[in-house]
Amino acid sequence: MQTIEDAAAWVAKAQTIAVLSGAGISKESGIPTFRDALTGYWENYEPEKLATRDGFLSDPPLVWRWYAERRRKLEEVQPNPGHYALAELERLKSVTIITQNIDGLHRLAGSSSVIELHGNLKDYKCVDCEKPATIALDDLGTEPPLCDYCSGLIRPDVVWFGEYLPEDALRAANAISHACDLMLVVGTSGLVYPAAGLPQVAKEFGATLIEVNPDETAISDHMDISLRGASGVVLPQLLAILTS
Ligand code: BV8
Ligand code: ZN
Repeated sequence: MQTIEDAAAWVAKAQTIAVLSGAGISKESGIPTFRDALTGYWENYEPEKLATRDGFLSDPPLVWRWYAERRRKLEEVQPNPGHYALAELERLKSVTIITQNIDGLHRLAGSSSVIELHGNLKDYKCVDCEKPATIALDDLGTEPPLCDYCSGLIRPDVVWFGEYLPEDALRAANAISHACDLMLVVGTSGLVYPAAGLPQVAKEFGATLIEVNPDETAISDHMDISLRGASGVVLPQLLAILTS
Protein backbone atom coordinates (compact mmCIF):
# COMPACT_ATOMS: atom_id res chain seq x y z
CA MET A 1 0.00 0.00 0.00
CA GLN A 2 1.66 3.22 -1.13
CA THR A 3 1.69 5.99 1.44
CA ILE A 4 1.36 9.76 1.38
CA GLU A 5 5.14 9.90 1.91
CA ASP A 6 5.59 7.91 -1.34
CA ALA A 7 3.21 10.35 -3.05
CA ALA A 8 5.16 13.34 -1.70
CA ALA A 9 8.40 11.81 -3.03
CA TRP A 10 6.84 11.55 -6.52
CA VAL A 11 5.59 15.15 -6.32
CA ALA A 12 9.05 16.35 -5.17
CA LYS A 13 10.69 14.66 -8.18
CA ALA A 14 8.12 15.87 -10.73
CA GLN A 15 9.04 18.65 -13.16
CA THR A 16 5.59 19.31 -14.69
CA ILE A 17 2.47 18.61 -12.66
CA ALA A 18 -1.11 18.47 -13.98
CA VAL A 19 -4.09 18.35 -11.64
CA LEU A 20 -7.49 17.04 -12.77
CA SER A 21 -10.11 18.19 -10.27
CA GLY A 22 -13.81 17.35 -9.95
CA ALA A 23 -16.68 18.37 -7.73
CA GLY A 24 -15.18 16.52 -4.76
CA ILE A 25 -12.52 19.19 -4.18
CA SER A 26 -15.26 21.78 -3.60
CA LYS A 27 -17.35 19.61 -1.28
CA GLU A 28 -15.51 20.87 1.83
CA SER A 29 -16.36 24.40 0.70
CA GLY A 30 -20.01 23.45 1.09
CA ILE A 31 -20.78 22.87 -2.60
CA PRO A 32 -22.48 19.47 -2.99
CA THR A 33 -20.95 17.21 -5.61
CA PHE A 34 -22.81 16.83 -8.88
CA ARG A 35 -24.21 13.47 -7.87
CA ASP A 36 -25.60 14.73 -4.59
CA ALA A 37 -26.26 18.29 -5.78
CA LEU A 38 -29.90 17.49 -6.30
CA THR A 39 -31.32 17.53 -2.82
CA GLY A 40 -34.45 19.16 -1.49
CA TYR A 41 -36.59 20.68 -4.25
CA TRP A 42 -34.34 19.16 -6.93
CA GLU A 43 -34.24 15.63 -5.54
CA ASN A 44 -36.62 14.27 -8.21
CA TYR A 45 -34.44 15.55 -11.03
CA GLU A 46 -31.33 13.94 -12.53
CA PRO A 47 -28.39 16.19 -13.29
CA GLU A 48 -27.89 14.47 -16.61
CA LYS A 49 -31.40 15.64 -17.53
CA LEU A 50 -31.23 19.21 -16.21
CA ALA A 51 -27.68 19.89 -17.43
CA THR A 52 -28.63 19.47 -21.09
CA ARG A 53 -29.76 21.76 -23.90
CA ASP A 54 -32.97 19.75 -24.33
CA GLY A 55 -33.63 19.96 -20.60
CA PHE A 56 -33.23 23.72 -20.73
CA LEU A 57 -35.38 24.19 -23.86
CA SER A 58 -38.14 21.97 -22.50
CA ASP A 59 -38.40 23.96 -19.28
CA PRO A 60 -36.25 27.12 -19.35
CA PRO A 61 -37.44 28.56 -15.99
CA LEU A 62 -36.76 25.25 -14.19
CA VAL A 63 -33.17 24.92 -15.43
CA TRP A 64 -32.59 28.67 -15.05
CA ARG A 65 -33.66 28.48 -11.38
CA TRP A 66 -31.36 25.48 -10.70
CA TYR A 67 -28.34 27.38 -12.01
CA ALA A 68 -29.42 30.64 -10.34
CA GLU A 69 -29.59 28.81 -7.00
CA ARG A 70 -26.10 27.34 -7.54
CA ARG A 71 -24.78 30.76 -8.61
CA ARG A 72 -26.20 32.45 -5.48
CA LYS A 73 -24.64 29.69 -3.35
CA LEU A 74 -21.24 30.72 -4.74
CA GLU A 75 -21.56 34.02 -2.88
CA GLU A 76 -21.57 32.13 0.44
CA VAL A 77 -18.67 29.74 -0.17
CA GLN A 78 -14.90 30.08 0.05
CA PRO A 79 -12.08 27.93 -1.26
CA ASN A 80 -11.08 25.23 1.25
CA PRO A 81 -7.60 24.00 2.37
CA GLY A 82 -7.53 21.63 -0.64
CA HIS A 83 -7.77 24.54 -3.10
CA TYR A 84 -5.21 26.54 -1.12
CA ALA A 85 -2.77 23.62 -1.01
CA LEU A 86 -2.84 23.41 -4.82
CA ALA A 87 -2.28 27.18 -5.05
CA GLU A 88 0.73 26.77 -2.72
CA LEU A 89 2.03 23.86 -4.83
CA GLU A 90 1.96 26.19 -7.86
CA ARG A 91 4.43 28.42 -5.98
CA LEU A 92 6.83 25.46 -5.59
CA LYS A 93 6.40 23.63 -8.90
CA SER A 94 5.08 24.04 -12.44
CA VAL A 95 1.39 23.17 -11.94
CA THR A 96 -1.58 23.38 -14.33
CA ILE A 97 -5.05 22.67 -12.96
CA ILE A 98 -7.61 21.12 -15.31
CA THR A 99 -10.94 21.49 -13.54
CA GLN A 100 -14.37 20.06 -14.35
CA ASN A 101 -15.87 22.43 -11.80
CA ILE A 102 -17.73 25.61 -12.74
CA ASP A 103 -17.39 27.29 -9.31
CA GLY A 104 -14.21 29.31 -9.93
CA LEU A 105 -12.76 28.34 -6.52
CA HIS A 106 -9.28 27.38 -7.80
CA ARG A 107 -8.63 30.90 -9.11
CA LEU A 108 -10.19 32.40 -5.95
CA ALA A 109 -7.68 30.36 -3.91
CA GLY A 110 -4.80 31.86 -5.91
CA SER A 111 -4.10 29.25 -8.61
CA SER A 112 -3.29 31.08 -11.85
CA SER A 113 -2.88 28.28 -14.39
CA VAL A 114 -6.44 26.90 -14.46
CA ILE A 115 -8.25 25.30 -17.42
CA GLU A 116 -12.06 25.32 -16.94
CA LEU A 117 -13.19 22.38 -19.06
CA HIS A 118 -16.93 22.83 -18.38
CA GLY A 119 -17.18 26.63 -18.21
CA ASN A 120 -18.01 28.87 -15.28
CA LEU A 121 -21.26 29.53 -13.38
CA LYS A 122 -20.68 33.27 -13.68
CA ASP A 123 -20.80 33.26 -17.49
CA TYR A 124 -23.94 33.45 -19.63
CA LYS A 125 -24.67 33.45 -23.36
CA CYS A 126 -27.59 33.37 -25.79
CA VAL A 127 -28.84 29.86 -26.53
CA ASP A 128 -29.32 30.85 -30.19
CA CYS A 129 -26.71 33.37 -31.32
CA GLU A 130 -24.24 32.40 -28.55
CA LYS A 131 -23.40 36.07 -27.91
CA PRO A 132 -22.16 36.52 -24.31
CA ALA A 133 -24.63 38.13 -21.89
CA THR A 134 -23.92 39.93 -18.63
CA ILE A 135 -26.30 38.98 -15.82
CA ALA A 136 -25.77 40.60 -12.44
CA LEU A 137 -26.22 38.37 -9.42
CA ASP A 138 -29.09 40.51 -8.07
CA ASP A 139 -31.22 40.22 -11.19
CA LEU A 140 -31.05 36.48 -11.89
CA GLY A 141 -34.84 36.32 -11.46
CA THR A 142 -36.75 33.06 -11.91
CA GLU A 143 -36.59 32.69 -15.67
CA PRO A 144 -34.03 33.34 -18.40
CA PRO A 145 -33.84 36.91 -19.77
CA LEU A 146 -33.83 37.43 -23.55
CA CYS A 147 -30.82 38.17 -25.72
CA ASP A 148 -30.34 41.84 -26.63
CA TYR A 149 -29.37 40.89 -30.18
CA CYS A 150 -31.80 38.17 -31.25
CA SER A 151 -34.28 37.79 -28.36
CA GLY A 152 -33.15 34.22 -27.84
CA LEU A 153 -33.13 32.79 -24.32
CA ILE A 154 -30.07 33.50 -22.19
CA ARG A 155 -28.48 30.35 -20.72
CA PRO A 156 -25.54 29.58 -18.38
CA ASP A 157 -22.34 29.40 -20.43
CA VAL A 158 -21.41 25.97 -19.08
CA VAL A 159 -20.90 22.71 -21.01
CA TRP A 160 -24.02 20.57 -20.87
CA PHE A 161 -24.13 16.82 -21.47
CA GLY A 162 -24.09 16.17 -25.21
CA GLU A 163 -22.25 19.47 -25.87
CA TYR A 164 -18.67 19.88 -27.02
CA LEU A 165 -16.13 21.25 -24.59
CA PRO A 166 -14.57 24.64 -25.43
CA GLU A 167 -11.95 23.79 -28.10
CA ASP A 168 -9.15 25.86 -26.59
CA ALA A 169 -9.71 24.42 -23.12
CA LEU A 170 -9.76 20.82 -24.35
CA ARG A 171 -6.67 21.39 -26.50
CA ALA A 172 -4.79 22.91 -23.55
CA ALA A 173 -5.95 20.08 -21.27
CA ASN A 174 -4.74 17.45 -23.73
CA ALA A 175 -1.42 19.25 -24.17
CA ILE A 176 -0.63 19.37 -20.45
CA SER A 177 -1.83 15.77 -20.06
CA HIS A 178 0.76 14.77 -22.70
CA ALA A 179 3.51 16.92 -21.20
CA CYS A 180 3.14 16.27 -17.47
CA ASP A 181 5.23 13.73 -15.61
CA LEU A 182 2.76 13.62 -12.72
CA MET A 183 -1.03 14.01 -12.61
CA LEU A 184 -2.93 14.50 -9.36
CA VAL A 185 -6.53 13.32 -9.87
CA VAL A 186 -8.56 15.00 -7.13
CA GLY A 187 -12.23 14.64 -6.21
CA THR A 188 -13.61 13.20 -9.39
CA SER A 189 -15.71 10.09 -9.93
CA GLY A 190 -14.08 9.67 -13.35
CA LEU A 191 -17.46 9.11 -14.98
CA VAL A 192 -17.73 12.08 -17.33
CA TYR A 193 -15.82 12.17 -20.61
CA PRO A 194 -13.70 13.49 -22.19
CA ALA A 195 -12.37 14.83 -18.81
CA ALA A 196 -12.19 11.32 -17.30
CA GLY A 197 -10.00 10.15 -20.18
CA LEU A 198 -7.21 12.64 -19.42
CA PRO A 199 -5.48 10.54 -16.73
CA GLN A 200 -5.07 7.70 -19.23
CA VAL A 201 -3.57 10.16 -21.74
CA ALA A 202 -1.09 11.29 -19.08
CA LYS A 203 -0.25 7.68 -18.19
CA GLU A 204 0.31 6.75 -21.84
CA PHE A 205 2.86 9.55 -22.02
CA GLY A 206 4.71 8.29 -18.96
CA ALA A 207 3.12 10.27 -16.13
CA THR A 208 2.67 8.95 -12.60
CA LEU A 209 -0.98 9.11 -11.48
CA ILE A 210 -1.94 9.91 -7.89
CA GLU A 211 -5.62 9.91 -6.92
CA VAL A 212 -7.02 11.83 -3.92
CA ASN A 213 -10.53 10.65 -3.12
CA PRO A 214 -12.23 9.15 -0.06
CA ASP A 215 -13.86 6.56 -2.33
CA GLU A 216 -12.88 4.15 -5.09
CA THR A 217 -13.66 5.65 -8.52
CA ALA A 218 -14.20 4.45 -12.07
CA ILE A 219 -10.54 5.22 -12.81
CA SER A 220 -8.84 4.09 -9.57
CA ASP A 221 -7.39 1.04 -11.39
CA HIS A 222 -5.18 3.33 -13.49
CA MET A 223 -3.68 5.07 -10.47
CA ASP A 224 -0.13 4.46 -9.26
CA ILE A 225 -1.10 5.71 -5.80
CA SER A 226 -4.59 6.24 -4.36
CA LEU A 227 -4.72 8.44 -1.25
CA ARG A 228 -8.06 7.58 0.36
CA GLY A 229 -9.19 10.74 2.12
CA ALA A 230 -10.77 14.16 1.79
CA SER A 231 -8.77 16.52 -0.44
CA GLY A 232 -9.09 19.29 2.18
CA VAL A 233 -7.11 17.06 4.54
CA VAL A 234 -4.81 15.07 2.22
CA LEU A 235 -3.54 17.91 0.02
CA PRO A 236 -2.40 20.09 2.95
CA GLN A 237 -0.67 17.00 4.43
CA LEU A 238 1.09 16.44 1.09
CA LEU A 239 2.27 20.08 1.05
CA ALA A 240 3.39 19.85 4.68
CA ILE A 241 5.64 16.87 3.84
CA LEU A 242 6.91 18.61 0.70
CA THR A 243 7.85 21.78 2.57
CA SER A 244 9.18 20.12 5.74
C1 BV8 B 1 -19.13 15.44 -25.00
C2 BV8 B 1 -21.12 21.39 -16.18
C3 BV8 B 1 -18.86 15.25 -27.35
C4 BV8 B 1 -22.60 21.51 -16.00
C5 BV8 B 1 -20.71 19.00 -16.48
C6 BV8 B 1 -24.50 10.26 -25.13
C7 BV8 B 1 -24.73 11.43 -25.83
C8 BV8 B 1 -23.85 12.50 -25.74
C9 BV8 B 1 -22.73 12.41 -24.96
C10 BV8 B 1 -22.53 11.24 -24.27
C11 BV8 B 1 -23.37 10.15 -24.35
N1 BV8 B 1 -22.89 9.17 -23.54
C12 BV8 B 1 -21.76 9.59 -22.96
C13 BV8 B 1 -21.53 10.82 -23.41
C14 BV8 B 1 -20.43 11.65 -23.07
C15 BV8 B 1 -20.86 12.47 -21.86
C16 BV8 B 1 -20.58 11.65 -20.62
O1 BV8 B 1 -19.44 11.43 -20.30
N2 BV8 B 1 -21.65 11.21 -19.94
C17 BV8 B 1 -21.48 10.40 -18.75
C18 BV8 B 1 -22.63 10.70 -17.78
C19 BV8 B 1 -21.45 8.95 -19.15
N3 BV8 B 1 -20.04 13.65 -21.90
C20 BV8 B 1 -20.50 14.74 -22.51
O2 BV8 B 1 -21.65 14.87 -22.94
C21 BV8 B 1 -19.48 15.84 -22.66
N4 BV8 B 1 -19.46 16.29 -24.01
O3 BV8 B 1 -18.89 14.29 -24.85
O4 BV8 B 1 -19.11 16.08 -26.23
C22 BV8 B 1 -20.19 14.83 -27.87
C23 BV8 B 1 -21.07 15.81 -28.29
C24 BV8 B 1 -22.29 15.41 -28.84
C25 BV8 B 1 -22.62 14.05 -28.93
C26 BV8 B 1 -21.72 13.08 -28.45
C27 BV8 B 1 -20.51 13.47 -27.91
C28 BV8 B 1 -19.85 17.03 -21.79
C29 BV8 B 1 -19.72 16.64 -20.34
C30 BV8 B 1 -19.80 17.90 -19.48
C31 BV8 B 1 -21.10 17.91 -18.68
N5 BV8 B 1 -21.08 19.06 -17.74
N6 BV8 B 1 -20.66 20.09 -15.69
C32 BV8 B 1 -22.98 21.64 -14.55
O5 BV8 B 1 -22.10 21.54 -13.67
O6 BV8 B 1 -24.18 21.86 -14.31
S1 BV8 B 1 -20.19 17.52 -15.86
C33 BV8 B 1 -20.55 17.45 -14.16
O7 BV8 B 1 -20.66 16.09 -13.79
C34 BV8 B 1 -19.43 17.99 -13.32
O8 BV8 B 1 -18.77 19.05 -13.93
C35 BV8 B 1 -18.51 16.80 -13.13
O9 BV8 B 1 -17.46 16.86 -14.06
C36 BV8 B 1 -19.34 15.63 -13.55
C37 BV8 B 1 -19.42 14.58 -12.49
O10 BV8 B 1 -20.03 15.20 -11.33
P1 BV8 B 1 -19.79 14.57 -9.81
O11 BV8 B 1 -19.85 13.09 -9.94
O12 BV8 B 1 -20.46 15.20 -8.67
O13 BV8 B 1 -18.46 15.06 -9.55
P2 BV8 B 1 -17.35 14.22 -9.72
O14 BV8 B 1 -17.37 13.36 -10.93
O15 BV8 B 1 -16.32 15.22 -9.71
O16 BV8 B 1 -17.52 13.18 -8.41
C38 BV8 B 1 -17.44 13.62 -7.07
C39 BV8 B 1 -16.24 12.87 -6.53
O17 BV8 B 1 -15.77 13.53 -5.40
C40 BV8 B 1 -16.60 11.45 -6.10
O18 BV8 B 1 -15.64 10.53 -6.61
C41 BV8 B 1 -16.48 11.52 -4.57
O19 BV8 B 1 -15.99 10.29 -4.01
C42 BV8 B 1 -15.43 12.57 -4.40
N7 BV8 B 1 -15.43 13.29 -3.13
C43 BV8 B 1 -16.44 13.51 -2.28
N8 BV8 B 1 -15.99 14.23 -1.22
C44 BV8 B 1 -14.67 14.49 -1.44
C45 BV8 B 1 -14.30 13.89 -2.65
N9 BV8 B 1 -13.05 13.94 -3.14
C46 BV8 B 1 -12.13 14.61 -2.41
N10 BV8 B 1 -12.41 15.22 -1.24
C47 BV8 B 1 -13.66 15.17 -0.72
N11 BV8 B 1 -13.93 15.78 0.45
ZN1 ZN C 1 -28.99 35.93 -29.29
